Amino acid sequence: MTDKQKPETLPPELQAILARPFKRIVVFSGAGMSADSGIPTFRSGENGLWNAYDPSELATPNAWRRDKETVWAWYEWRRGIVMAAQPHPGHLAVAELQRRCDAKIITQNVDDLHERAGATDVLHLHGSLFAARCSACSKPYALGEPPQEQQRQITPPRCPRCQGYIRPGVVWFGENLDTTTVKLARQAIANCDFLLIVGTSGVVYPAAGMVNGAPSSATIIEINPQPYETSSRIAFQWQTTAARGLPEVVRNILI
Ligand code: BV8
Ligand code: ZN
Repeated sequence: MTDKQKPETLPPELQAILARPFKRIVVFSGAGMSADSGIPTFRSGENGLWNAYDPSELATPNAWRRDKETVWAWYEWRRGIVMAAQPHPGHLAVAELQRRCDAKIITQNVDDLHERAGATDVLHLHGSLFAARCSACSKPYALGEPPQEQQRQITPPRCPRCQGYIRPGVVWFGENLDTTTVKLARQAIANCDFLLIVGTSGVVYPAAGMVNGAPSSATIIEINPQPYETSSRIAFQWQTTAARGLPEVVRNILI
């Protein structure tokens, strides 16, 4: 376990909050949840070959229309990074929380690290790198191995059914989120008594606005090394990382 992943000691004030008997727990994660697994976040940190590109430029239908090869290469590069990464102790702790307390997991992330840590029924508000589909007939497409080395341009594969281009299974800026996923996420948050927000800058809507749908009686905690104001109703903001903070939070909930 690296230093980055050594559990942090829980602040006493947070310890007291976590002693409450929560029954309906929701975890809401953003890109910071995967940062400790080496996945670059959207708005901070290094991302190699792609420094020259702005993710919110590439993650759009216009970029796809204009330059499919660059967009497809970017997603295949990201898929390769995720496949080479490992879930960290924070992912494992969240999966344990779901197993033990039936916690609902909502994520803005398009990686599969929650699932590879053992979580199930994860609500992916922004889709998944592993759910490619035909851009014309929406037929799901099973992706093979990602490219071995980073490439600037890769021609997307074609749909075996209609020859349309295969597109990433993510929600681009300017695209609507899946209505069923949004409905289930909103229901879980509206019904929760404990909402744990991990690693999000709270700038992307409608996802960011969903956390305000928690009932006024719910306890809201945030784990983020930066003091973001994601919701005015946060009971405690723990400025630490997902890998270091989550194991302690979950251990105290499960006591
Ligand atoms: C929509 C998938 C209706 C793709 C993503 C103009 C035109 C059209 C729409 C808009 C517009 N203006 C505004 C909008 C709405 C737009 C939006 O919100 N834009 C923002 C940028 C202002 N939203 C949309 O377009 C959405 N659709 O509105 O549909 C519509 C339809 C048509 C026309 C109008 C409206 C769709 C949004 C979905 C975009 N897709 N991802 C892909 O991945 O390539 S969003 C992308 O951002 C990722 O999913 C990411 O998860 C998400 C949110 O970012 P964060 O998760 O918060 O990540 P970020 O990097 O920002 O922050 C990381 C955080 O982690 C930081 O706080 C950091 O401190 C913390 N951290 C760092 N290290 C750690 C850590 N925390 C813990 N531990 C650590 N170690
Ligand atoms: Zn097709």
